[in-house]
Amino acid sequence: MTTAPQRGTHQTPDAPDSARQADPFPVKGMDAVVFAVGNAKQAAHYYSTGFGMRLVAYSGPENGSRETASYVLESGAARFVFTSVVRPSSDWGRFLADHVAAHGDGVVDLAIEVPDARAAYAYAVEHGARGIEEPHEVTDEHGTIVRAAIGTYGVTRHTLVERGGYDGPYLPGFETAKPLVAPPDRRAGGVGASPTRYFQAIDHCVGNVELGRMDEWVGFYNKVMGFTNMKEFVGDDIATEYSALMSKVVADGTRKVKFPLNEPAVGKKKSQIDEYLEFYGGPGVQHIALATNDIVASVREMRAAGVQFLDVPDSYYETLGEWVGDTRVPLDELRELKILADRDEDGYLLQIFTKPVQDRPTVFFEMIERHGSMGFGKGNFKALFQAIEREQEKRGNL
Ligand code: TYF
Ligand code: FE
Repeated sequence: MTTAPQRGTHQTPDAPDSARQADPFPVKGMDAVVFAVGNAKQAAHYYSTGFGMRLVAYSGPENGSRETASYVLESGAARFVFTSVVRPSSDWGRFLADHVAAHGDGVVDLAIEVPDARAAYAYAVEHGARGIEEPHEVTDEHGTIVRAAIGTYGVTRHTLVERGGYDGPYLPGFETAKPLVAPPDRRAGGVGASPTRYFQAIDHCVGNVELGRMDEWVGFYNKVMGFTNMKEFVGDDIATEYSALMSKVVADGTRKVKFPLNEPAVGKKKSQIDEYLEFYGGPGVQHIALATNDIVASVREMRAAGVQFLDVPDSYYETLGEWVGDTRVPLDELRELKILADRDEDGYLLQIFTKPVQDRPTVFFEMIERHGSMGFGKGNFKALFQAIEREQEKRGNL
């Protein structure tokens, strides 16, 4: 597959027809990241004001959902759902309540949109997936969707969503909701700056698994979804030197769905992955990367709204220009905003990481602006992991 650099967009060209036909597990992209949280009403506010996302749909006691309240927020094609329990009365409500008690706020579902949920589920289960929800139709006045679910690492699941001609705001049972705040006032300029969007899509979703189990989970995605390994990984050599983690990336044939997987590595210091596993109470989603076409404007507005990002020492920027070369953002502006840059043979990328977004040192976010590079910022791993370690140390977990 050729991946021609496309300036200022997250998109990768579709695979050729021949590759698409051969794809054993075709996907359309990420459908949603579903979070179970203690207070979805307040989470909706944080992601509206802090992340510039737009509340588009709601389900709760006011429209027939007695047990849970769910808020659906979007930015471009990126969709987050925040669910909390109002009063548990079914297995699902008890699962969510127990999930929040055990793990704190976290991700319960990396939902994937597929063209055929029955076929996807059948393929996955035939190839060793644990079925959680058999394929079934759900209908309301907006049409019908087909959904099924399989288990992945920890108690995380992949719901497989076939939306076909469904034209409701999210799923049956959800009603359209009004945005909580006015669209962010984006300054003009930047690459494809949009007046209303910080992000265009979910770029990748990263899982942390237990020591020694990364290859098992890579194999799971290879077998169950026909995902293939991308070339970027953190091996033994880098792991022992400074990162204290090993990492491999699997992706679907079109590279729209990308799942890096981390495991702790035995190093000089306590691994950031161990810290996560300890505080999350097991494997789970570590970070969600959001594709943006204007990282500078997004980060400026997010910082102004109080979102906290990892600190990067000035020394990082002293040598950056030498190996990364020119990017569309001047070095001074990267330094001011603590944005990282990396370059490979296909192009470059700009990226930044938030601090954990809840009191537990667990889930965080990445913003990524790609200019050709399909990597994950390998050139930044050292600076990044040192920055994470400084935070770990402040928490007394190093
Ligand atoms: O997704 C990635 O691979 C990059 C790098 O704890 C990364 O964002 C990997 C592990 C980690 C933080 C970032
Ligand atoms: Fe990442």
